[in-house]
Amino acid sequence: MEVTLEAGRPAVSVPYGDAGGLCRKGWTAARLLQHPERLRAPLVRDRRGAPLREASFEEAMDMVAAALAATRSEHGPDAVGIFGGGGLTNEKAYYLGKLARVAIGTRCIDYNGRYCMSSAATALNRSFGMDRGLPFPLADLAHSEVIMLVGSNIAETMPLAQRHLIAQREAGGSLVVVDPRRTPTAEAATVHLQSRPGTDLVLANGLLHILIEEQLVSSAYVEARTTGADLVEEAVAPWWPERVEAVTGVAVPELRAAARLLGHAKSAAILTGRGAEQHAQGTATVSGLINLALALGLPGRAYSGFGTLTGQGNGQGGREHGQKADQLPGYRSLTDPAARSHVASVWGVDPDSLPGPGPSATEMLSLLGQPSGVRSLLVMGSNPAVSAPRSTEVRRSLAALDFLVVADPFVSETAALADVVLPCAQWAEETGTMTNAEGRVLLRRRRVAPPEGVATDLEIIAGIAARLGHGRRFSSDPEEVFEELRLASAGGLADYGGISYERITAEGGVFWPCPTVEHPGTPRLFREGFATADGRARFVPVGYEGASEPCDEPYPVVLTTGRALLHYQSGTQTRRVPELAGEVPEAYVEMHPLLAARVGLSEGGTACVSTRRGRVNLAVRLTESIRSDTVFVPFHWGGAASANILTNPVLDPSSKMPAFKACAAAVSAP
Ligand SMILES: Nc1nc2c(c(=O)[nH]1)N[C@H]1C(S)=C(S)[C@@H](COP(=O)(O)OP(=O)(O)OC[C@H]3O[C@@H](n4cnc5c(=O)[nH]c(N)nc54)[C@H](O)[C@@H]3O)O[C@H]1N2
Ligand SMILES: Nc1nc2c(c(=O)[nH]1)N[C@H]1C(S)=C(S)[C@@H](COP(=O)(O)OP(=O)(O)OC[C@H]3O[C@@H](n4cnc5c(=O)[nH]c(N)nc54)[C@H](O)[C@@H]3O)O[C@H]1N2
Ligand SMILES: [Mo]
Repeated sequence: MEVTLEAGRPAVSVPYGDAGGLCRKGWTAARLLQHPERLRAPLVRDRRGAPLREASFEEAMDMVAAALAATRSEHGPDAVGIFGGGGLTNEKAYYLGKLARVAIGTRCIDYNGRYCMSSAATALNRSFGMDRGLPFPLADLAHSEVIMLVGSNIAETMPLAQRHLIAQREAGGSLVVVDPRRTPTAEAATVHLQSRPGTDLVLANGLLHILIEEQLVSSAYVEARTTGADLVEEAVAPWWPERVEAVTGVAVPELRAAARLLGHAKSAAILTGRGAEQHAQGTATVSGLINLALALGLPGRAYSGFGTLTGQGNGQGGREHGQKADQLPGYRSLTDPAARSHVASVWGVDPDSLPGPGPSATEMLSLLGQPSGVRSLLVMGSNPAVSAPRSTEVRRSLAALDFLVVADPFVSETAALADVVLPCAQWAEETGTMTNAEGRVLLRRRRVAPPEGVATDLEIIAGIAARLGHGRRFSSDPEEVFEELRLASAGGLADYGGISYERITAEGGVFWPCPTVEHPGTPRLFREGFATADGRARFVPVGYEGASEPCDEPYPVVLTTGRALLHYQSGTQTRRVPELAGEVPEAYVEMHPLLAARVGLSEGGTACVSTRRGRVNLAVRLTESIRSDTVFVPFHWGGAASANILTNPVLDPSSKMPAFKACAAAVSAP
C-alpha cells in the first residue's frame, strides 16, 4: 500500500499491479488521517467527574507519570496495569513489555490478543513446541489439493487472501468450510459443514474416528514424526459418526465425504479462525484439529500443514515480544531463568528485578479498582469497553479506577472514560515493523507527518519511562528500538537476530526464525523436525465437556458473534468512515426466517436479544444462510448495541480466551 499526498490530502494506491490489492477498509483508511474527529491535543480531567479539557503534551504526560508513580508508591507496582494491542508494531509491543517490567516493575500487563490468538497459540505450542500462525507462506495454499477452513470467514475478514483459495479451486482443489453460517467463504466451498457453534471439537474427533476406521491415517508419518497417537486413538473411539451428527448437526454422509476428501488428498491444509477458537474449550478444539492434521501426516509436508489465520495487523508479532502476561521478547517465557537473564542483560538490569507472570486480560479487567487489582491503567491499541466480554461491567470497572490513561487517535468508548487521553500518530505517520499472518516481518514506513499536537506511541512510552527515571533505557526512534528487539529476541523461538530494516526492505520481508544476518529466514517450518525437545510433534488427547452454556428455556438459541466485511473490530475507526458506516450504519442480528416466524419477528424490525448477562435491541436481518437454532451478532458497535453486553465471559482454562462464539440466548420482540 502506498500513501501519497495529493493537494495536501493523503491518497492510497497499490504499487504491485495485479499482485496487489486492498479491501474497502484499506482503500478508505486514509480518511482517518485528516478526520475531523481526530484528536489533535491531549485531553485531561482535573478530577473524577470533571469534563475532559485540552492540555499540552507536557502537562498531560506529567499527570500520567505522577498518577502511575503515586499508585505504585501507595499500593505497590502491581497496582499499575498495561493493556496493549495486537495492532501495535513490534517495536511498541516490545516496549510496552519493557515499560512494565523495567520502568514500572509490574506483573500486570496483557493485551487484546488474549481475545484473539491465545487458544491457537496455546495449542500450537503444546503440539509443535512453537507458535507461528502459518508455518508456510499463504501463497502455498493455491497448490493444496484440499483446504479445510474451520470457523474462518476469510472472504470477509481477509478478502485479499481469498485469491489463493480461488486459485486453488481453479487448479481443481477442494475447499471444506465449517461454519454455522453459509458465509461468502462457505458459498465458495466444495463441502460446507454447517455445524452447531461450539462443537468443532466433536467434529475433529469424529473425522479422526472415520479416518482410523477407513484406514486413511498416515501411519508412517505418525510413527516417524509424532508421539502420543495411542491416547488420541482412545479419545476418538467413542465418537462414531451418528453420535457426532447428534452433537454437531452435520449429517453422517457429509462427515464421511469430508473425511475421505482429506484422507485421499496428496496435500492438504487445515486452518482455523476465531470461530473454532473463541470458546471455553477453544484450546482443546485447536488440539483436536492438530491431531487430525498429524494423523493425516500434514505438518512439514509440501503445500500441507496446520495453521491459524491470525487476525490483527500485527497479530503475529504482537504475540511474540512481551506484551503478554507471561512472556519475554523472542517468545521467551518469563518463568525461564535463562530467558530472564538473557533479556535482563539486554536491558541492563538485574534478572531478579524482573517481575513474574501476571493475570490474563479478562482476569486483569475483572479486578480493576478492587483492593487486589489494578488501580491505574494504561491502554494502548485496544478498546476493551466494547471488545471485552461482559462490557457493561468492564465499563463500570474502568470508571472505578483511580486513574485511566488511553493512547488513541480518537475518543473511543474506552478513551471517553479516561482521566487522560493521549492523541497518537496513525499507521501512515510513523515507522515500524509488523509480522504478518505468515510469520514474515514487514516494514511500514512513515509517509506523512502526524498532525501538530500528536505524538507517536513510542514517544509516549519513552516519555512515561523518562518521567519515571528510566529515560536512558528508552528511545523513541523505531529503528533503534528494533535493533534492541533483535538482541532481546536472539536465541529465542521467535528469533529476529538476523533481521534489519535494511534486509526487510531489500528482501520484501523476512520470515522468522532468522538468527543471523547470513540466515535466509524460514518461510516453511517443521520440514525436518518440530520445536519440541525430541523433535516430534505431540498428539494431545482432548474430550468434549458439553456446551459451556447449554441452551435450555428461557435461553433456547445459540448466540454467536463475529465480523462484517465493512467494519473493523470495536469500530472506532470504521464507524468514522462515511463510505463504510453509510452502508452498514447500525448493529444487527442475523437469524433464520423460521426462527423469526416462531418468535414473531420480521425483516427490518427490531429484535431483543437477551442472555444471562443482559439484553440488546438490534435490527433484524433475515437470512436462510444461518442455522435456525443460531443467531449471529457482529461486535463492531459500542453503547447499548454492544454484542459484549451479551457474551459469556467464561474462560478457556489454559488460554484464558473468552467464549465469544457461543452462549445461550433468547430472541423476542422488544
Ligand atoms: N472485515 C473485518 N475483517 C477483519 C476484522 C474485522 O473486524 N473486520 N478483524 C480481524 C481480526 S482481529 C480477526 S481475529 C480476524 C477474524 O477472522 P474470522 O475468524 O474469519 O472472523 P469471525 O467473524 O470472528 O469468525 C469467523 C466465522 O466463525 C463462525 N463461527 C461462529 N461460531 C463458530 C463455531 O463454533 N464453529 C465454527 N466452525 N465457526 C463458527 C462465524 O459464523 C464466522 O463466520 O479478522 C480480521 N479481519
Ligand atoms: N463479541 C466479540 N468480541 C470480540 C471478538 C468477537 O469475535 N466477538 N473478537 C475479539 C478479537 S479477535 C479482537 S482482536 C478484539 C479487538 O478489539 P479491540 O482490542 O478493541 O481492537 P480495536 O477495535 O482494533 O481497537 C483498537 C483501538 O486502538 C486505536 N488505534 C488504532 N491504531 C492505533 C495506534 O497505532 N496506536 C494506538 N495507541 N491506538 C491505535 C483505535 O482507534 C481503537 O480505538 O476484540 C475481541 N472481542
Ligand atoms: Mo482478533
